[in-house]
Amino acid sequence: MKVVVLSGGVGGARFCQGVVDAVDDVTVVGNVGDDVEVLGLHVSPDLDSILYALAGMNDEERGWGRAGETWRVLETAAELGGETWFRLGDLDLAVHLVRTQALRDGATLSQVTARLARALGVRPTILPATDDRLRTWIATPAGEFPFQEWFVGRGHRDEVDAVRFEGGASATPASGVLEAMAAADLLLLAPSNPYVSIAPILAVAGIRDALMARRVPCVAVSPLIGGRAVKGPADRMLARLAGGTSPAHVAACYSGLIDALVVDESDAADLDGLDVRAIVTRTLMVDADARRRLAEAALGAVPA
Ligand code: FO1
Repeated sequence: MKVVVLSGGVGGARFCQGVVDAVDDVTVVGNVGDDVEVLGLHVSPDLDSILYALAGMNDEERGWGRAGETWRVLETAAELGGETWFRLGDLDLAVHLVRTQALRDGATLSQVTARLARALGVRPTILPATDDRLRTWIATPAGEFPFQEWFVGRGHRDEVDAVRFEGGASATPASGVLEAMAAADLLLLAPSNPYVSIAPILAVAGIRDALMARRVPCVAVSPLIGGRAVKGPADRMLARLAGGTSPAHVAACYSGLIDALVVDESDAADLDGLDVRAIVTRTLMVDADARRRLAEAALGAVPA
């Protein structure tokens, strides 16, 4: 079976591990709206979360970055008065250095990502949603901020009034994205924040159009458990921007784009207004078995 997963954030990356454990042919399309320039380096946090998770190198506890990380460069940069609000570990820095140099030499983000995946021994295809510049901006009562300034710099403390994707209107899908979607037997939206992880991918019109025109099932996995986010601001954003945190509110973020929503058992009593099929299972990805079981529940949407 060929599967394409649209993924952002740490939950998305963990889900991708489960999908890759369950099926052979997986293409992951990653969010790039979170990308940020730090200390002169191009950082692609969501692509890196996917790379590290699929390489088995991710820090399970922290969620982002690499296991066994050290911080000597960051500490030294701090002593020199360099910017340290966005923490780049010593091992992680190597990826940003290699990526930044390749981009400056004229490579596309998808070419660099493929090169990094090969070097890290990652077999599934990982594609950025677009090779064009696309950046997420968050409008709050305190002003509008680039995504990472709001998320990391301000600890996502501000309520969100709106989300905007700079460059979204003109961005085209990265090479290989539409081909993978056209060849897929199943399209999956990972249990990622709908507003800041999946929406930037869908802001690329070619990707949204391909989802609208799909001839195979598309299944989203809700990032909420009992109406609450496992981590991060998804529940607060849904409450404020969609008017609630039920499965119907999550599905409304993907109106016309999905055929089923995977929801946690703790939300099974709250399916009022849900206009797509519910697949009820345990969605907390505590370990590799749980990740694989969740992926298999979503894969069950394809008739055998
Ligand atoms: N998240 C934080 O909360 N604080 C950080 O300092 C931080 C640094 C960082 C460096 C590289 C990287 O790949 C991810 C990093 N993240 C950090 C996570 C990142 O901000 C978020 O997980 C995603 O952008 C949300 O999807």
